[in-house]
Amino acid sequence: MRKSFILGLMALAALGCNSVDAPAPFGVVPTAQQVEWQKMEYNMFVHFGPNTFSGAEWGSGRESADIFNPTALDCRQWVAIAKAAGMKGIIITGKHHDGFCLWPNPVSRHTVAQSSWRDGQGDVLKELSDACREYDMGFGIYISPWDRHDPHYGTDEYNNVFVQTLEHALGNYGPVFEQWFDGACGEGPNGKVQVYDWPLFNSTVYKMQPDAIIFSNSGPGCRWVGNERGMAGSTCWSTINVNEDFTGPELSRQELNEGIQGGNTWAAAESDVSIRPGWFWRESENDLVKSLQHLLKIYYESVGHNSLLLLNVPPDTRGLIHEADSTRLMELRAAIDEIFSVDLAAGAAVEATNVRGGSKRFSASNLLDQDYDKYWATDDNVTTASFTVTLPEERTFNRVQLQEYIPLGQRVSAFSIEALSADGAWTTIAEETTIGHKRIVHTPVTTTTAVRVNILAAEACPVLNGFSLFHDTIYSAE
Ligand code: FUL
Repeated sequence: MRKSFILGLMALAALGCNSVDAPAPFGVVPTAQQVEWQKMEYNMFVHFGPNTFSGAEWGSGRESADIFNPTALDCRQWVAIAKAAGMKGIIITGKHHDGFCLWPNPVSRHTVAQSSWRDGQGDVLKELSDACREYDMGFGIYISPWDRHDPHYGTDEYNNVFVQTLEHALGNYGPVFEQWFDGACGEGPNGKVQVYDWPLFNSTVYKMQPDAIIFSNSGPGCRWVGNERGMAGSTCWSTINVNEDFTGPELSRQELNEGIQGGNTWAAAESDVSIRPGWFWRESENDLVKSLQHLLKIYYESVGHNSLLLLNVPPDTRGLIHEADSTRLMELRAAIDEIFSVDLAAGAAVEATNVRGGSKRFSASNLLDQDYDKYWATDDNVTTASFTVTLPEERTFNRVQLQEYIPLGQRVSAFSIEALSADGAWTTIAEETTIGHKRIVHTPVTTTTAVRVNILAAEACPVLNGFSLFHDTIYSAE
């Protein structure tokens, strides 16, 4: 008797929890590594090399190795600043277009080993990767395929040299979360242009670092956002269309910026931008570090537009991040903390017009839950639906943050947001297109007791795992 009662209870519990299946993934979906990468949201780019000392943006490749001579290099200082700034990883220019390698690359004669810096014993990749490990930060490497120094450049042999370069850089410094391939392809020292063997380069990266995200104009891991201003499109799909071997077709700037709805490859946008006018440090630009307002705009248009922000902070000739840059980074961190510290949707009740199978597991209250893997979903045949957030009391906000559960694909292509007016009518305060991993919508300053989000169109049943309200009183350049 007792046994069958318990069995019955178990059967009921199973029915309640598991009778409704989770939505099937829609279209192409990110790998587990791509999801983790997207969650990083904000990383540091570091341009450092001969140009730091010559003032050039693109070195000629004819610079003496001795020009690279930081007087007080301290990679721990960079990493400590990046961490305090709220960043999760650092990507360094191991080799820029001038061909100079910041590590003793055995297949190059143009590296730190040929310089008099630290008697040719220095290794910036080692110092930086050690510091990243110490601070639990991701370590990534930019290696320019374009090489204005290597005598093989412009011949088939160069592709082999480049592969060995990759093997060395990726094989000696522990885990690499991102391999950054610059798209620039110019002439080498002999006036020839190289035909890059991208399939070979990509397979080498995966052989050495199976979990790495590969950045290039067309993936495979993530894509360039199409500008160097740090601005992703307000429509921003994480999918693009590329050939199976990622060799093309060349995407337009608009396609890079906005992605392609229903594209055949997951390659989310990465927005790279420098905190200064140039990519490399220059004394003359110490007072041209971007303003807090400008950086907040960049943050909203990258992180808030379903993109990762890769902010370049170039060390100076000492080998240290200059005070002008670190001060600004801390101001930005303080502003972000202040804006996003109070979620004004906390304590609200949420109700949706449709909940998948009527199951608690997919209820709209998951939108307010901080658990990443809990989400609101609708029935398979439902691609338009609304949820209403009733606040515990009247609250004032001007930012609405929405998140899609991207492990199941990006789905929403149109949505609107309404607020309840004092007279009981609903007023539209925003109309937008995509959401993706994170969408921070700017609205007029709104005081209300209820907010409604209408999913107006979606590729498949909507699956959202986050809704928040914030009041930003710092950013003024609307
Ligand atoms: C470009 C390069 O030419 C710039 O020097 C810089 O490295 C930027 C991030 O990518 O393609």
